[in-house]
Amino acid sequence: MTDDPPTGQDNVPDPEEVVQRHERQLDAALAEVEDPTPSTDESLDLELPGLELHRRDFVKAGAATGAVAGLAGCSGGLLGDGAENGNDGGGSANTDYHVPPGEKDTYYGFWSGGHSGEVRVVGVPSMREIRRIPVFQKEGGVGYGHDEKTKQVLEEGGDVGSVAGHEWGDSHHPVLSETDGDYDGRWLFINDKGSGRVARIDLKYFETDAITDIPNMQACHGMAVQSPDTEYVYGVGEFRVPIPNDGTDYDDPDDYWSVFAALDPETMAVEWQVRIDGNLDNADTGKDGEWAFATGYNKEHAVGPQGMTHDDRDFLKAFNIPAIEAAVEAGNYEEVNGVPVVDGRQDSDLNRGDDPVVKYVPTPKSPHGCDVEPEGRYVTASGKLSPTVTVVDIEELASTSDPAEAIVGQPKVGLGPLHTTFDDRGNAYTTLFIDSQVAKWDIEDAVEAEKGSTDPVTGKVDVHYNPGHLQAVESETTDPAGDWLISLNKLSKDRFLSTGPIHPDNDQLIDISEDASSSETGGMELVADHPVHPEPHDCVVTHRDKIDPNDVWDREDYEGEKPFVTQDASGIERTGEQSVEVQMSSSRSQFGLQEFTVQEGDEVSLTVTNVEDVRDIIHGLAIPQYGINLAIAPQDTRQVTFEASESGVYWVYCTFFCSALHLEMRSRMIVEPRDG
Ligand code: K7E
Ligand code: CUA
Repeated sequence: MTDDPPTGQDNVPDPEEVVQRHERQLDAALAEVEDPTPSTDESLDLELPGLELHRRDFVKAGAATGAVAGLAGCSGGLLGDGAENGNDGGGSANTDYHVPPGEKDTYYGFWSGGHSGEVRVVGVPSMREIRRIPVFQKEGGVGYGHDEKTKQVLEEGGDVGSVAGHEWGDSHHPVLSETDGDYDGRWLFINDKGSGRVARIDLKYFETDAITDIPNMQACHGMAVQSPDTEYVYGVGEFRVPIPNDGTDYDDPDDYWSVFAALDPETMAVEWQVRIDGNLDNADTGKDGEWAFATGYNKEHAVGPQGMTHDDRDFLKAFNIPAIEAAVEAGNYEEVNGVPVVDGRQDSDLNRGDDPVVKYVPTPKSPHGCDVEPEGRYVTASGKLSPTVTVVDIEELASTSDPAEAIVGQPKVGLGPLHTTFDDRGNAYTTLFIDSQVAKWDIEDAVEAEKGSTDPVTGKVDVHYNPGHLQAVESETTDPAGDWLISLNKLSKDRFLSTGPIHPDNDQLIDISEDASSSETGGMELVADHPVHPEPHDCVVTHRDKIDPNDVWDREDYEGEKPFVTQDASGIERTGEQSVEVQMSSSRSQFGLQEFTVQEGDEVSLTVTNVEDVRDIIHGLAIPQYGINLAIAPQDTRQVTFEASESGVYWVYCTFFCSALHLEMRSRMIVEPRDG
């Protein structure tokens, strides 16, 4: 790879001078701290128990960018305004969530974007949003859905525009592929609750490379990959619908279906489905490849909230993967819309013998979150409408004929428990939607204690407000990191400057590195607020060492599918009476063709290669009047076809500010009137 170019970047300040300037700023700031009387700045009038300020600390805290501002900016973290946050802290000074300019985060976080249909990449602990990855709909910034390849990804995921739900998506649960119970950095999968879809993001390029529209499913809500190795990706159907849903038999809710679907992660094809009673909600898998779990509500088969919450019980469903595979193998299924559907309803023949395909574990009504702890011993179902979390022993569940017997704990954690996550020290953390808190509890204590006991709860911290998911770092692996936790709060109310009636959500960062049984929070310390665009539901966080993206494209990855067009190879060729192929390179600061001429009515196939191999030099190619908007990363080729329907002159321009001559980087498309 060549070095970064001088173009537009040779205006770098002399490092010596920068250091001297910082030293001067530092001296001024230290003088003020040593003698606070002349200061009018409240934030400098600090009481910092046990914290001595040294020059070194200033430098460490990034004070070099302006010591006074740096200190003020850090005071929230240094002081941790305990009273207001309802957080009496664990006594630790949590400064290391501040990632100074030029330094990188320790963790990659992948956030779902809810009905924005995207995935966001967030650095943890700084909580800086690094990029957005469009998934379920077109996006201009990176030209997603504008070039042939990504258009095809969207089209394969359903006829765009033919069904209203396919014009956008509702992404909830990002999950990372795993090998040996650890994130392997290959793929990220994400569900679409708006439709029955699952998408895959290739983490070599951070681009969506496949979407599957799952048959027989109207809302894919829960999402999980088989652990310890991602042999299956599970999409979990929430809404029950008639199958086929063509209007023939629409008013018998007892005959509506929801299914649990298994996809092959490589081909993204649906391998099999299991039809169940009630619906499904959230999902997770055991750590030995044998079990998958999903919570659910509405065992009543109702169509309104009253009916859905009529009974006191619902079920956690446990899917016996080898038994399901055996049923498929033996032909014990009904093929519906090309997919083998195994009958996993309670009264199914396949659930009668010793090795049922689905076990129904009775829980208090409408459990929501479904989370397996790192050792793979227990699966938890968070109560939602019950103040408890139900703890199920997976081994016991496998051997018992009465699934209720496998419930080994039911701690009372607080009001509205939605989701649970884990550290590496045997602690579980559960969001309390109604109480606006995160409760920390000890898993083994919960198994020891009486059901309904509050004793296993070791602390609670206030969050702002109404948390949905929460996620501790590397929590879905067999070896979580146990240092940070993020609470994804639905409401922010008064936490930020008002932006009118639509408020952001609030993702809060909580330090969980210490257990402090004497403190009200159990050692949890809330350290940062982070406003987010609607509406993340969940996130997954991995150590940065497990993700290894490319800086430029590998040409081999598209060889045979698309050409690599050099400047010399740039040209135009007529391929038919009304069709032309235009091929050109792009580089700083020119397109391979200064101009090209086509005939009115021609179908123009345009192929553009970015021949640069310098990272972060991206070129765009836009012909706004024809809706063309390509983004071409170094060494990549993108294609688009359109009809040059109206004669005239059209400027073709580069959309990424790539060099000092970026504005001049243009080509000219001339559309000649068709003669005769
Ligand atoms: Cu609780 Cu879709 Cu996981 Cu939202 S779900 S919060
Ligand atoms: Cu290329 Cu701007």
